[in-house]
Amino acid sequence: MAGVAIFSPSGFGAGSAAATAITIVDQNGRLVPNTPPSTISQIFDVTVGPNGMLVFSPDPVNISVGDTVRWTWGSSGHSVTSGNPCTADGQFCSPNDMNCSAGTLSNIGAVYEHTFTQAGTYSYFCASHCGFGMTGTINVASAPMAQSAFSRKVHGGAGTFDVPLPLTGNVGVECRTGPTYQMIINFASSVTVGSAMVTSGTGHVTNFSGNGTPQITVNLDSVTDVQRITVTLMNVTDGTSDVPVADVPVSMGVLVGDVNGSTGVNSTDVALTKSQVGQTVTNSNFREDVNASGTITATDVTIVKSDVGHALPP
Ligand SMILES: [Cu+2]
Repeated sequence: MAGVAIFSPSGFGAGSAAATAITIVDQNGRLVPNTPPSTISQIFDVTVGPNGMLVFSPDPVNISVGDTVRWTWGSSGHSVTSGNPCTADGQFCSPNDMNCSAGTLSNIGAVYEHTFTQAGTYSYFCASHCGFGMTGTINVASAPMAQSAFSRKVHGGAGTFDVPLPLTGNVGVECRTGPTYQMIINFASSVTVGSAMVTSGTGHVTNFSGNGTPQITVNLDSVTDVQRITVTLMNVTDGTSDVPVADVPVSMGVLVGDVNGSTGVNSTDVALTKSQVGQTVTNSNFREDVNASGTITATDVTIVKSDVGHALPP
């Protein structure tokens, strides 16, 4: 429960929910990437003027998008007013978010809550005691989201080629032979991943690497053909915050021989592969090198022929 700051001397419950990630599945049973708020919302308690001191405690408070801060008055004659000290900006204020510039003061035992729906840094102050340094800060972090994902294979001496794995919509189809595959998942900034596992489909995560960088590499083995497989990165954080955040699923269709990515293997795939035999493997024809040998040969044609009739399950 890193990042949970609880301070409730007046007998209010801690009220923090378990940091369990929600799994969302679409109508096809495919995991839907989480969007913030990605974890169950939590309540963070702050005391206003504890024991008459002109402070907000604790301060600062680090939360995630969707979390709520609950201020409880420990002494009388204070306000919670958003804005860079000491000017109200009208984003939120006690007691009811109305007429914030008035700086309405509340008394001991009062409670005011605000839920933060946008990432950012929020300053607030007490309208009566701002000049005495009675100010606070709420840091609201958003969950890191994957920007892109790929299935990567080395094609012998021809180089490394990536099949895009879209994070929404139709799955990317990996047409090259297994049973080992490598997923590359890119983020906008450096991340730390707690673990990686196959959460649906048949396969096994051998290992993963890249913590502390924007790119996570997951090595898979025992991945079977003709299936949808989902790998989920668990407890992904942005590395600068200790707030627990989303699980990031990445799905892939595995259909060896489906060189045109139509989700079925048929005579078109055979013909496409035949047409590339002897050609140099490039970004435009690497899918026809279905055994990732670095050359497109009769062997690739034989593999595709043997898979005719296979279709990606729904
Ligand atoms: Cu005050």
